[in-house]
Amino acid sequence: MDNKTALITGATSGIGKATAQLFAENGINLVLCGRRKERLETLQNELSEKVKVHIASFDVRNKTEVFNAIEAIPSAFKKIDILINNAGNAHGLSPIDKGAIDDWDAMIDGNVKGLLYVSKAIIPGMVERKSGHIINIGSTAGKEVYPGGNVYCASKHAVDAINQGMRIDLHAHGIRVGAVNPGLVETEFSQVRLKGDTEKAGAVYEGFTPLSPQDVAEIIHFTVTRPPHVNIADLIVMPTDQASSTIVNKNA
Ligand code: NDP
Ligand code: 8X3
Repeated sequence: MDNKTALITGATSGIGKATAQLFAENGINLVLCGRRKERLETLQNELSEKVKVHIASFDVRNKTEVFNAIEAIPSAFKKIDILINNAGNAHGLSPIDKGAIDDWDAMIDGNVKGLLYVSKAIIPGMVERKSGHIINIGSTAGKEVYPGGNVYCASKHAVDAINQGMRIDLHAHGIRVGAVNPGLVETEFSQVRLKGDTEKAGAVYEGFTPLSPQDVAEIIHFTVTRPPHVNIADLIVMPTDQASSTIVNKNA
């Protein structure tokens, strides 16, 4: 039987990178995406010992780049069995009255419109083959709203709605759609959100044990390896020390 092929967006860091590494260990061929080409090349070198790896460097906010890059995927990788819609970030943590419009654009354009562009480019092949599995990486921020979360939470609530809508529209085509919604995961996420303030970013994960990107990757891998009749539709995972976006048992 042919190995499956997965396309992972946001594979240069954090959850996406850990998922790529775990998929490779388990024989899943990879199309790895992200803007930082050097990181993609390094990961390709690392994982090519285990599986076939194609890399595609594009900004998910740019629909021309998205469609060109996906169109240019070599034929050996063209049959995408698994799509991991993971690329995304928070930008800023300001109250709504002080929020920067550029940050709002980055979050809505990347987390919402970017996910839609990539999906639009991949879904027709899945519909044609009457099979496929899409995992949308949402967040606890898509289930609740917290101070300063405003537009990031809105973008992840949109992912929650898109996940439901995709499942409604695609299940009749034999395509599985589900979301994995993590709480606090220690990645480059807070570095990006806090614009490189390493001290503040590090403090987000101090005093408790956050999820690691590998923890989330294991859940994603479990989800995509269920038998064909099983679809994990919506899954929330938090650190044991976290009860909600605002309740974290720090320095217990
Ligand atoms: P990282 O910052 O470590 O990784 C983000 C990834 O997304 C990078 O590979 C980055 O690649 C890619 N990315 C971001 N913007 C774009 C863009 N415009 N075009 C293409 N790629 C982009 O963070 P995480 O691993 O934590 O984040 C991954 C996903 O998990 C995000 O959707 C995030 O919202 C979600 N999440 C994170 C949580 C956390 O606590 N860390 C909790 C819940 C959900 P590059 O910069 O090279 O383009
Ligand atoms: C990332 C988790 O709590 O920073 O989506 O929004 S949180």
